[in-house]
Amino acid sequence: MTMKTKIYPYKGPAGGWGSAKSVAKYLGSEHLLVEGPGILLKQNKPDGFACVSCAWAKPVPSHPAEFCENGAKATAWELTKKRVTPEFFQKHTVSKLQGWSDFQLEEIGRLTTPMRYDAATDKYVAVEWDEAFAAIGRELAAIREIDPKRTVFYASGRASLETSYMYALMARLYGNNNLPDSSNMCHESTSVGLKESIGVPVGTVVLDDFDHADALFFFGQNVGSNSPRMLHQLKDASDRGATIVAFNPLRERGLERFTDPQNPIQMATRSETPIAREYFQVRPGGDMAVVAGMCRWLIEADKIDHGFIAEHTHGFAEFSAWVMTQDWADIERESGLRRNQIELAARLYAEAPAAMIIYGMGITQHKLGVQSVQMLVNLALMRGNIGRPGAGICPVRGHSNVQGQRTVGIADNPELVPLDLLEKQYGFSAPREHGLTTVDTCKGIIEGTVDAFIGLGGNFLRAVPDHGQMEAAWPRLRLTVQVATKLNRGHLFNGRTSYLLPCLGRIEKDRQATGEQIVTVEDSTAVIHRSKALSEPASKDLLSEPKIVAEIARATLPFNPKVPWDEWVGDYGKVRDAIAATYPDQFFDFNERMKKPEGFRRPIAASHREWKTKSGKAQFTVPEAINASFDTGQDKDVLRLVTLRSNDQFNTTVYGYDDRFRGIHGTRDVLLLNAADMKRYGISEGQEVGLATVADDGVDRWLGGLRAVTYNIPEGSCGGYYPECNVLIPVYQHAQGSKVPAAKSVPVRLVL
Ligand SMILES: Nc1nc2c(c(=O)[nH]1)N[C@H]1C(S)=C(S)[C@@H](COP(=O)(O)OP(=O)(O)OC[C@H]3O[C@@H](n4cnc5c(=O)[nH]c(N)nc54)[C@H](O)[C@@H]3O)O[C@H]1N2
Ligand SMILES: Nc1nc2c(c(=O)[nH]1)N[C@H]1C(S)=C(S)[C@@H](COP(=O)(O)OP(=O)(O)OC[C@H]3O[C@@H](n4cnc5c(=O)[nH]c(N)nc54)[C@H](O)[C@@H]3O)O[C@H]1N2
Ligand SMILES: [Mo]
Repeated sequence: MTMKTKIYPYKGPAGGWGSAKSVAKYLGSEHLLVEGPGILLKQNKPDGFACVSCAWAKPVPSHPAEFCENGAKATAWELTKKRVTPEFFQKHTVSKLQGWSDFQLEEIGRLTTPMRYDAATDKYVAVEWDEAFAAIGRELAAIREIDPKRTVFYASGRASLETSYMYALMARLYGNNNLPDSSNMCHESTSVGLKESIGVPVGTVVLDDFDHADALFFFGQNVGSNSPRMLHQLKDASDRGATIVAFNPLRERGLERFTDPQNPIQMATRSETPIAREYFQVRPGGDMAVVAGMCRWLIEADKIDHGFIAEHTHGFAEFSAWVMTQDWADIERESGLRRNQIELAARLYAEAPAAMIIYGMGITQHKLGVQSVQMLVNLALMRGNIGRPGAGICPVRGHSNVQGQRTVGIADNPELVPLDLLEKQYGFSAPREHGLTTVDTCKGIIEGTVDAFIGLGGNFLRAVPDHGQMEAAWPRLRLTVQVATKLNRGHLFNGRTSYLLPCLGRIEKDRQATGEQIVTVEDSTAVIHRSKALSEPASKDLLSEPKIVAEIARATLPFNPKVPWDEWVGDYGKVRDAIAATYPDQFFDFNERMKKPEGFRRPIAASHREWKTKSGKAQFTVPEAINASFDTGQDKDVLRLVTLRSNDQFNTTVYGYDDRFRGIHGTRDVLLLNAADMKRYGISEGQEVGLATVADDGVDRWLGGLRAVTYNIPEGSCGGYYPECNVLIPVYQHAQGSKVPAAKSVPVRLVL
């Protein structure tokens, strides 16, 4: 980067003029200043399209402009006028492109033409769609003959419910449940933890609850960057006098204060709404200790809801006995907070008639990520804060349809899928064995037990841990197929046969036999919405995702008269009918109900205190420790590395080098360190440092060239950006029970 590097504290609020300027800048850089603003007004509207950024709920009636700075960036990024043509690939070998940054690769624009990797010239060359499908089908069928379990069907969380249903069915007809999706690196700790504790794998709140909550407790979720539309609900709650409390190792601006860019008065007067009343800088991995302390105070002060606990829960006696044996010295050490801070948090929690618990990756991406989720449930159950207005547990999902993909069958865990019904519907015998998760897939690729990888979107190779080992192993694959909108680093590592297939994005008009198609997605609150595209496709050669899935399936699988791939592609309404037949309780009258402007909510039993757990009650659980991280003893030279998202990225998509809220400009190669640690190691501001992972498997994991920045982060922790730091994460360091890579406390040593 030639851009000048600047690091200085950001004094502004989240939102506000900084956000307005940033939106204009992105529309300009993607040459969308003329049509961009009109398109943005349709974002997240009943007659418009569902934003391709995050999965936060869409209110009806909506705000005049129901988009945020980062949603606008995502839209501009997808609708860019820039194109990547076959001529581009003629000019650049794939090895050469490996030297480009994530930002440069995506910034060159939209993919336009199906491409095959030609190993002899080390270049991508244009192919006809038919030729690509025939070759992919041949390879997949040959591998299926050997062992269908050697193929993996990955999905990033964007593809619609319709595409996802077809994709999952294709994998099962092929003969496996190897259906990891991005959720396996994300909220799988939620899906496992909540299911066990409250009987549903998803959150229990709806948007209305924000109007009734007296307190909102945030654990490890960065609302200002990652779900900025939620700032509207938080601002309203704050204006109403609700108490907001945040736990986060970093002081994230969106949790501190907000100026609503859509509020002319707030903008003109430059006034701000304070968000969190109390902000506790917990140590990474220290949330279970916090909750243990809060629960201890609640029990001792007798602020628990005895009636609810007796009627609705199971396991309280064991849990409270465990809580009472946790001593304050341990709680303070592991949480990094003082007893009086934790007691204050507990008091604020107890004073709220209805409280909501909101969380994100700071909870799920730890060794004890599942148990951390369950500790938050324990906290909610203490005061009956589930299943009544203004209360509930709220995991904030990532990708715009990641929750929905699981709902319609993209799941490595076959227990989540009505296999018996599918068998009847399609006349086949469904695979019953547990499929590969993301981590299993990585291990399988390293060990050579996986032959083929199909990627429905995403940037798998860049999003997963252990880049060094993964990039080395990837070319040993027999077949790799990537369905994508933009070029990314994952496309630059190819199996022996390899295709890059460009598809329509969700904002682009998708015309099939019966006309323009509509698709559906599910948000974080389990509400299903329709999404209507409005922009012309980036290239006439693009196919829709359902079409690509159907063609791969037809080229691979023996003919099955019960699976009408062509009819489905011609009319997505028929896919919705099929979904309704497989999931009648949730999707009955799907085609009718999706017409409602507000969409419809799937039934979530725990939201009305029906507990579909083993005990038939909401379950208190006792964790095995109060530190969620990998225990590295008391060695002071081992730091916990938190991998972070900047305000200028969407996962591996890097929009630019401005992490405005954190005051970091022009670079992503930084290491955030506490002042005391800087001093202890004699590091000067801006000095180049490296990190080495603490692991005992004999693999060297190292990252250099990071500039040290003094930052307000707890002593003994440090922060760096994802995906650059993923090279440091050992693939086997993942959450127990969910296999989510432990990206929020990687044990590292400084290399000076
Ligand atoms: N603009 C934008 N929006 C996005 C995304 C994006 O990359 N960019 N990604 C999307 C996706 S897929 C997802 S999953 C979500 C992710 O959204 P978030 O869940 O917010 O994920 P992160 O930004 O990775 O981390 C969240 C916060 O956890 C804090 N944290 C780290 N460790 C701990 C800990 O041990 N305890 C506590 N209490 N906090 C901790 C970090 O400081 C950070 O503020 O956002 C989605 N939305
Ligand atoms: N260290 C560390 N690692 C992490 C995380 C972390 O916090 N720290 N977070 C994890 C999380 S929460 C997640 S969700 C994963 C994300 O993992 P992925 O979902 O695999 O990655 P993305 O970066 O979202 O994928 C971006 C690519 O998707 C493609 N794409 C965009 N839109 C479309 C579309 O409409 N259709 C198709 N077919 N392709 C499209 C584009 O080619 C783009 O390059 O990363 C995980 N990895
Ligand atoms: Mo995610």
